[in-house]
Amino acid sequence: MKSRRHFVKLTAMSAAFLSFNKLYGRNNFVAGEETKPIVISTWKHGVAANADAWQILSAKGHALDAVEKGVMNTESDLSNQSVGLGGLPDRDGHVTLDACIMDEHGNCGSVSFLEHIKHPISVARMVMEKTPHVMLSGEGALKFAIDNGFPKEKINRTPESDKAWKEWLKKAEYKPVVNFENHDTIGMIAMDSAGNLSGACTTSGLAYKLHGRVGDSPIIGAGLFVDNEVGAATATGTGEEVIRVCGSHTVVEMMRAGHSPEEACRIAVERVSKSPKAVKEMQIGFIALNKHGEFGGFALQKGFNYAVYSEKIKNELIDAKSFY
Ligand code: SD4
Repeated sequence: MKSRRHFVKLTAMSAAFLSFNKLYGRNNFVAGEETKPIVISTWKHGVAANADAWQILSAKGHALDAVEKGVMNTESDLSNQSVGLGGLPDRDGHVTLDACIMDEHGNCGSVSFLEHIKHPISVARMVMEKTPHVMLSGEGALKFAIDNGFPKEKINRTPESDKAWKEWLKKAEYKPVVNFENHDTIGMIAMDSAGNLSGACTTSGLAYKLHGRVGDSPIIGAGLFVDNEVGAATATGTGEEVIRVCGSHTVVEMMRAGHSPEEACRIAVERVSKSPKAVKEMQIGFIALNKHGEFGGFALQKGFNYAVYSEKIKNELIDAKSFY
């Protein structure tokens, strides 16, 4: 009798758990469950990046080192046309890079409109650690990098991005492309074994942008935000719209107000959808992680995914829900 009651109770609990998962998605853990260390990052290229970050996190390393190492993986991949020197150029043929990084103390550093540097994220970290400033841009950022020992890379466009740019020049038509090649900017956030959060975000920005254009990715509060008491968030997609709603900061504030990471991302996406400039073809995606190790993501359009690596979730790619 006892075992039958036990069975009925277990079945009811499983059913409740399953319907909870159906409602809120498998990526929402039961509140209060601690999951650390953990790292999450945007798009398919996040899988390889997470694996590098995990080497540091699993050895009880610092989340800041993990996110830097993680996104360096993507920056190094010249076949990636949306991050690093392999990225598609602006309209004038320049590959200009944006990146930022933030730690658990609220320290942050950023570079924008930077050319010829393989690892903008490491320059951003150096801005954070060695200067009284948060952001360096363009020629000044390049000089700072070179003065601090970063090699000036000779390549500007890779043969592939050169070919794509020359093809684009034939019509020189500018419109945002949703989920270009199904990968984009890498934004990564992590919590280490000590429970501290850090984040990093790096991109070559929108393809064929105006020369000098800077998106959300190097802007603290837009492309990335970390508050060690609450959680962290990062963004991908049409940066102008992310900037207009201070996207990542909004997501963190929504988590502070008690929303789950996925719900917080959904609220920020909804705000974007109300922008007078938002067009149906745009893609915006947010991912977020809170202090309990709960995570989530949400996007404007279908097709956005993010990678999650923890002890339990061994680097899985998860499809985010979307507004449209
Ligand atoms: C930007 N948010 O420069 C970046 C690029 C991106 O989808 O993520 N594009 O606006």
